[in-house]
Amino acid sequence: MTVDATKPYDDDNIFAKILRGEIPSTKVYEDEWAFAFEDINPQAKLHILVIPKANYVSWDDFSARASDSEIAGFIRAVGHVAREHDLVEPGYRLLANVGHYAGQEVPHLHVHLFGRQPLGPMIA
Ligand code: DGP
Repeated sequence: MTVDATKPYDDDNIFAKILRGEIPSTKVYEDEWAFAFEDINPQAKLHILVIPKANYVSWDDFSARASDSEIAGFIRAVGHVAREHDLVEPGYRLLANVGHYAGQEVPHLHVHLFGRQPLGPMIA
């Protein structure tokens, strides 16, 4: 089922449980602002999800409510993960689905990071 991105945050969503350590994940990075882990159903040779530590339903929620420090910290963390994995050259893709039309399935903001292969015009 896809996410209504206008709904309040649900503390029981799967990424909240991953952040609390209640269900396992393959962590690739963590700092004050962000947590990054491998996607359970990879759509590319490298498929990482980067999520903020604080509770935001979607990119829309995050961009509206997060502090400048949270936004800067999160965006820097995404860039750090890409550099740490040597992705800058030949390149990588970032994607954040918001709501029904985009097919967002988990109601905690996540940025998909795809790499290690040519990605074509889009990954749907
Ligand atoms: P989206 O459609 O943008 O909401 O993408 C959700 C992604 O989350 C999808 O690529 C699969 C991934 N995912 C769902 N459940 C889990 C889980 O329990 N663990 C991990 N590592 N990834 C998950």
